[in-house]
Amino acid sequence: MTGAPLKPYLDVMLLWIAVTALQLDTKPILGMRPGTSGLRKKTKVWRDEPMFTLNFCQALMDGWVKPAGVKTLVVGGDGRYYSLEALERVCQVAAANGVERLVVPVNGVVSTPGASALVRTLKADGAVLLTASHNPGGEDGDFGIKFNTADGSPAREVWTEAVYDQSRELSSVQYVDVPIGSLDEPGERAFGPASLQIIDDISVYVDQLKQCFDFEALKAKLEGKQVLIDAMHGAAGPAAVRVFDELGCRDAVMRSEPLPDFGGCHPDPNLKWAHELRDKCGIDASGKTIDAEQGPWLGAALDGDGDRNMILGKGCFVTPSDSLAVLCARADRIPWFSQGLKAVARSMPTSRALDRVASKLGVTCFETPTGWKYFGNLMEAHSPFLCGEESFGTGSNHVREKDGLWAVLAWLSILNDNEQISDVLRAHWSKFGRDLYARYDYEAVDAQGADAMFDHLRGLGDDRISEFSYVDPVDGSTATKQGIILNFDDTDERAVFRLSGTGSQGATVRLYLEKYIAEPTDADLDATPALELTHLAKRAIDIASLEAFIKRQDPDVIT
Ligand code: VG1
Ligand code: CO
Repeated sequence: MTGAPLKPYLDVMLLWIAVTALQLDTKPILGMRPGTSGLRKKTKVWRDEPMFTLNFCQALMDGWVKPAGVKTLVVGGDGRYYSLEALERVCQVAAANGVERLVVPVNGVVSTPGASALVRTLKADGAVLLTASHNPGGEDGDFGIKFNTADGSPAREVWTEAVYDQSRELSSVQYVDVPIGSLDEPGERAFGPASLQIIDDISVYVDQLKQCFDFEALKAKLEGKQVLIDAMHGAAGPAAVRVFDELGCRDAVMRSEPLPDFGGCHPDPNLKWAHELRDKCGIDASGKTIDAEQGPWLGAALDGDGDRNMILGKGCFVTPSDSLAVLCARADRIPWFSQGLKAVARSMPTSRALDRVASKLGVTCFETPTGWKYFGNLMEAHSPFLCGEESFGTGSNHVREKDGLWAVLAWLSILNDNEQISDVLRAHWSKFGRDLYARYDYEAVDAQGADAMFDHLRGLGDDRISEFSYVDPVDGSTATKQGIILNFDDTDERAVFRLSGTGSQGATVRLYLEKYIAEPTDADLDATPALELTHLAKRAIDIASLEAFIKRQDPDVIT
């Protein structure tokens, strides 16, 4: 027998090795409970702790992919450091655990709303997203993995808890030993026993936005006007460039290229971290106007995974709570809402400015716990739907994630040609009253001290204090301990304490401050909320004995 006839057998053998699932023994790793939006840890934990990433991938399979019957899975992320390695792991484990079709955006980069649009448009069974959102990236920063279900919504708690439970029982990981290869061109190829489709995700997402807005009208409106978008080197940059090129605003996007370390910036679109844009808009770090004539007609910053937005005008900062209320008041100018809004919602710590508009319009307003996953069921039941969070999140039922670029286009849609953003706000407050609003964040504090502070508040027996819990009106699921509210009816003020669920170190305490002024004077219209609310902050801090429990005098960030 010659050697030649053996070749076909060898090929089959090689193929067999490549497609056969391999198994690695492992042990459970503690600390894999997903928080407000996925599991976030220091990048070095994911990268260097042996089996950390593989274990979490397998827990995703055992807790969600297999029981939910996921066959088509979108896998992508915000492009931060370690994303491609993690993407390869997710695909390798998914292909060995029954996923038949992997859909990956070109270069593996997709914004969070873009991924939600992909899941919905392709009718995929879900997505695994490699992102820690607005947390800093890079080798010394954070990395994270979250997952979305077949409706494109962030996984609800039943699923995240199931994944967590599995992470505590793992004994092995199944994977295929196939390299992910190049992702820079759309196309389809085999990936072990699964197929791998690389897709032009931006087209899918931009088409989705075109269903929400009138691009022709926006283009006409924008002629001769300046718009400046700070994409913070995050995932939404390329889509933002495509949209604003179409709208005739070339060079509207700064820091548009997604970078693994976000160009060294902290991709959190607030007044502290988007300071370059803030300076260009004539505002200081507290939100105070420095120059009312300075800046573009509309300025906006987006976060690392493109779901957050900060809206600015000339010398003017729009708090996210006000942004939501204004969009609600002028919803009829947004084509997506042309049938009228069925309902609106805000997370509990978001200011009640939205409620005042909703009640005037006769639209139902829901109050949910913090985190976009709580909006999913409401959107399904009441569309068209508008919702948002104080943490720079705004969106609608066009996808199931908050959407930074959507919010920018929504603002451009509601503005009159000859109107400045500051005028819109003043008119809104004159009509509905003004909710002064600010948030203090105390980051990476001692977790035990923080827990003790919450216990102290619960134990005070003060009837101004209550704790927020929620029953989902659609599926009856419950969420408890979602923030402690201090209601000061004597002064129309409210403070809320809440523990963050997105940090990667110790605990982060958030203090949300709000004061309602029903009939604002000129001075009230000019007021800078962060500066007006220091007395309220002090009142809440004293009641909580915050300084004694968490050993901090000043917050790390005020937004
Ligand atoms: C924060 C915000 C919350 C938001 C979440 C995810 O959560 O407060 O409103 O939904 O981040 O946003 P926490 O638990 O840290 O307060 V993003 O842009 O990270 O997906
Ligand atoms: Co985000």
